[in-house]
Amino acid sequence: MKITGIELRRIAMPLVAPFRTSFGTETRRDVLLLRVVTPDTEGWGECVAMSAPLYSSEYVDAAADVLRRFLIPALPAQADAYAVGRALHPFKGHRMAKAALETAVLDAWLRGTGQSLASFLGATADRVAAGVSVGIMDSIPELLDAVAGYLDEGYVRIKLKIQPGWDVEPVRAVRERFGDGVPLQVDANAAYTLTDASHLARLDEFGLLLIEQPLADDDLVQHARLARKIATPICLDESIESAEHAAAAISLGACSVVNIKPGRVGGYLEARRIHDVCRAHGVAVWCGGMLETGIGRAANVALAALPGFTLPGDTSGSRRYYTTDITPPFELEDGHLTVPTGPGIGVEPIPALLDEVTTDTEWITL
Ligand code: OSB
Ligand code: MG
Repeated sequence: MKITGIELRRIAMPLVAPFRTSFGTETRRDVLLLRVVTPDTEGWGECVAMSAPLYSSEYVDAAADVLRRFLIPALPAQADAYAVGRALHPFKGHRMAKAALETAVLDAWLRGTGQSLASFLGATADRVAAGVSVGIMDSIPELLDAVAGYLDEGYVRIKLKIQPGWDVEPVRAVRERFGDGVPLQVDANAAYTLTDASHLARLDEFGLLLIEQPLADDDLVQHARLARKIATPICLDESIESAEHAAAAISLGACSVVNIKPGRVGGYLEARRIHDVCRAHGVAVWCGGMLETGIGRAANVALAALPGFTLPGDTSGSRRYYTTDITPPFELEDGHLTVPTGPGIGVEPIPALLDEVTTDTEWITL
C-alpha cells in the first residue's frame, strides 16, 4: 500500500467532569490524531499520550515531534501494518506515538481490503462488557453519587482510583452502600511502595477483583514481593510495555492479571501478542483506556472482543468522557458496547464536529 501523506491533527476535547488520579487532574483531553492517506482510502489513529509526562514518560508534544522528525520519515514506500512495526523498531520507546502511526496505517490497509479490525485481530465477541474508572473525589458522598450514577447507567464493573489517604475508606463506603455483589477494583497508578504492604492488605476484606499498578512502573520484583503479602490479585498497567515485559512479570509472579492498553505497548499487534502470552499462561487480561475519543475507543472495543479479555474493560460509553464525541457516540446497551463491524476501525470522525475541536493541523507529504 502506497502512502501519499499523513495529517497530524491536534484537537482539544473538554471532559464532562475533571478526572483525578494519583498523578494529576485532567479537565481537558489534548489529543493528537493521525490520518494516513493512500490513493484509494484513508486511515485514522489516535495517540493516547497526555499533555504532561505524568502517567508515563510520553506526552503529546513529544509524540508529535518524534513522529514528524523520525517515525513518519522512516516509513517504507510500500507499507502494510507489519512493515510499520519493523520500520519503527530501531527507535527506542515512544510507544504511544508508534501505536498511533501503526493503527492509522492498519486502518487504511483494512479499509482497502474491506476487513474489520476486530476480525483481523481474531475477535470472537460481538459486544464487550463496559466497566468505568472513577476518579478521586473531594468527599465520600460525592464518590457515592458518582458510582450510583454509573451503576444506574448499567456499568458492570467499577474501578476506583486510589492513592495514600484515599483508599480503604472509599472502598469500604462503596461496599457498604452498594453491596458485595458489585464487581469492584482499584487503581493506584504507582502511588505506593512496598513499605505500604500491610496497609494495602487492609483492602483484602473487600473482595476486590484486583489492585492495579500499586507500585512503581519499573519494579516487577517488588510487585512479586507484594503479591505474597496481600490476597487481592495484582494487575499491572504502567509496568507492561511489551510482550516480553508480560512474560517476565508472569514468570516472576509479579501479577496475575494484565491491563492491556494498545498505546502503552506500541500498538494493536503488540497488544495481541500480550493477549496471546497471557492467555497461554492462564493470566486474565482486560482492555484499559486513556480517555479516548471514538476513534481510539472503536479500536479498543475491537481488541476487547478477543477471547482472553475475560474481565470488563475501561471501555466506557462516549458520554462518560465527552458531551460531544468526534464520532457517532458509543453507547451502553445492557452494560455492553457493540463491536464495530465496518472495514478498519469501523468509525470515522464527523467532519463538522472534528473541525470544531481542531486546534492545529499539519500535512506531511511522503
Ligand atoms: O491508569 O488506567 C489508568 C486514564 C488516563 C491515564 C491512565 C489511566 C486512566 C484511566 C481511565 O483509568 C480509563 C478510561 O476510562 O479511559
Ligand atoms: Mg491504570
